[in-house]
Amino acid sequence: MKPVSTVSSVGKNVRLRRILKDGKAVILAMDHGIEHGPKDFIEPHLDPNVIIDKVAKAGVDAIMLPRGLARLTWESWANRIPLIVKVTGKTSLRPKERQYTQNLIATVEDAVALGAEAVAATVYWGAPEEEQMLEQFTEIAAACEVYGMPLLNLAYPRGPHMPNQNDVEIVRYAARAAAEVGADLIKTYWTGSEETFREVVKATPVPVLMSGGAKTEEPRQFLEVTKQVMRAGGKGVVVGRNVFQRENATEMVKAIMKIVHEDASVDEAMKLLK
Ligand code: FBP
Repeated sequence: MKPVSTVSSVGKNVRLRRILKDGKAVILAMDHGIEHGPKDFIEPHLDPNVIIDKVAKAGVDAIMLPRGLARLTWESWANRIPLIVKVTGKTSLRPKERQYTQNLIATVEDAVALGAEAVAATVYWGAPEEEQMLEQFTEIAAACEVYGMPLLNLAYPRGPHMPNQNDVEIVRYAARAAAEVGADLIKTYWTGSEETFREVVKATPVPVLMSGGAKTEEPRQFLEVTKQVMRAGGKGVVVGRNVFQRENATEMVKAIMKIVHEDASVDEAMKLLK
């Protein structure tokens, strides 16, 4: 029997194809102004329009922004980069013990109103406040079904009792759980090796992208991790600091794209940074 497409599933697929044109993607994450504060941005990139323009020139596949930033920068990304609206967030100003949760900071309707191609929401899997984030995620997923809006889960295992959030067993559990609650795409932690990341990819039927992490000392180190992610079956990276904390952000995105989309070697990609 031919599978029946619902109107909503068509909408999700149409939007997903605008982001993952060849099934893979390099996405710029820029929600750090709320999550970490302005200290995360080097001087020329404190103006979000500057960095958006730089990554647009590199042809980045999508950009993930909170609602307010998307509104303020729309002339920089519109018709140039597909938008993903991050609908949950928190600040690092909170007391440490209250940092294991994410609050709703936008709705799926806001994302529709902004012309977005997807929404993103974090769950700190295993956190004491997982219950609240799960209910929140379920409501977001339900709204995404109504609007045909793809949903990216920032699947971050985290909690005061969790000594190693990059442990493969914990990361693959989070990646699997994300799929089980309705994520269409997953952004999760690097587990330290190609072999272990392959276990993460295998554990979930949903495309897995690696979450960038803190800026590596040398660009090459980040490119090497990206190469291993792709070899492990990952579908790309969602990267923030490793791009916007470097002056040559355009070239850095081009180098990452070369590995993700053209299966280039790290040496080949490095030539774009020379
Ligand atoms: P990076 O590539 O800079 O790590 O960005 C990915 C990201 O998930 C952001 O979307 C988010 O603001 C930040 O990392 C979360 O950082 P933390 O691990 O400190 O919560």
